[in-house]
Amino acid sequence: MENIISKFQIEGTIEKVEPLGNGLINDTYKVTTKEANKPDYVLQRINHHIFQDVDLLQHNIEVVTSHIRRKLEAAGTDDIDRKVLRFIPTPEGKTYAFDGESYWRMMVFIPNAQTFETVNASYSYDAGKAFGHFQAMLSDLPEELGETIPDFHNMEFRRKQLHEAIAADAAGRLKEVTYFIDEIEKRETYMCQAERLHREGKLPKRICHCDTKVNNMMFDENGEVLCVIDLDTVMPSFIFSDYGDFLRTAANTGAEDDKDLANVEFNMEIFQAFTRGYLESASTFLTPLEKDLLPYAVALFPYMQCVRFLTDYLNGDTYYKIKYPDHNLVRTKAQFKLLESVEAHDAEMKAFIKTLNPKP
Ligand code: GN1
Ligand code: MG
Repeated sequence: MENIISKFQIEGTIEKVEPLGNGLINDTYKVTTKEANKPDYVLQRINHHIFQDVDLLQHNIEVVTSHIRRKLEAAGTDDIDRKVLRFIPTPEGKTYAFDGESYWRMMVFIPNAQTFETVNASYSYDAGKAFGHFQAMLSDLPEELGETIPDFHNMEFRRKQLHEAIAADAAGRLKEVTYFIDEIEKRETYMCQAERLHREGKLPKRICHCDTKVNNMMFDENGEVLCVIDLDTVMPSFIFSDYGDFLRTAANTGAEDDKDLANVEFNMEIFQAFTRGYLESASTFLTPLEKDLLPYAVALFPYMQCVRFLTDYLNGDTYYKIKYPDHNLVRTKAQFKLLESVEAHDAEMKAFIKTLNPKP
């Protein structure tokens, strides 16, 4: 790894390199430097089977981080290197390097920060404000961003992938999962409404983060939000992506891959806090239709994730990292249980959103 690190213009000398975090896609390492007055770094191997256009990927990230950095500077914000990611260039001025096999990138490690796998209501309120703010900051981005994974949160496309996986039955697992396939089918028309509304010109796409899992937000030592990380999927999407995917992870009382389905329920307290925070910062740009469809977004993400995990299970586990043979099936079941719990709270969610009178 020293060889790849030497391709980036870092300060200081390397003391150690160790694995960091638990993402399902890229491999991440912390690079500690010996000198106390030099930063430590994060080194990442980009999964270029999934992110096939690394140049576009890094270009998007550079556009987004420099836009946010300029806004923070203009606002006189302190401690900016902890509030937006800083990527390390190579001597050629690129923010990634190729070692003949893999693509790598490096960024400054944010000191004294923490991520959480679960959050309470107070953190959820802050996270809601932060993700709404993130979308608002990017609403005047001077250039268009490409899709780093084409059709990433396109439900019609995910449905098509599932149907292809069913037809191929590559791993011979179809017969075990017919119950879930039927349940998914029943909901198809409702779940694909965003694409339909977009075609009808009623629903816009905006720049979104598209992977707003709880553990992609950094908090400082006092529990204040620092920044949003994991920017690979920042691209045009429906705002539902950020709103819905956060609640999929944060408002689940169990784990994403919980084997004990009794643990998995939708937590209304987290929903309320996050929604309140999100609407405080996003109501400046949301349309009435986007706002009306927030409860739909809450259901869409467990549904889409259920479809994606099931598709991968049928394909023989070619996309997500797995820890044991039926891991993707366990994930499918847990996401489906979460979906059912969300559905049971639909009326309650709608009633709550009506009570909010967000500040302009
Ligand atoms: C992946 O890399 P990670 O773990 O943050 C996935 C998300 C899924 C998530 C499920 C590029 O995110 O879309 O929601 O796993 N990212 C990609 O945990 O597919
Ligand atoms: Mg992550």
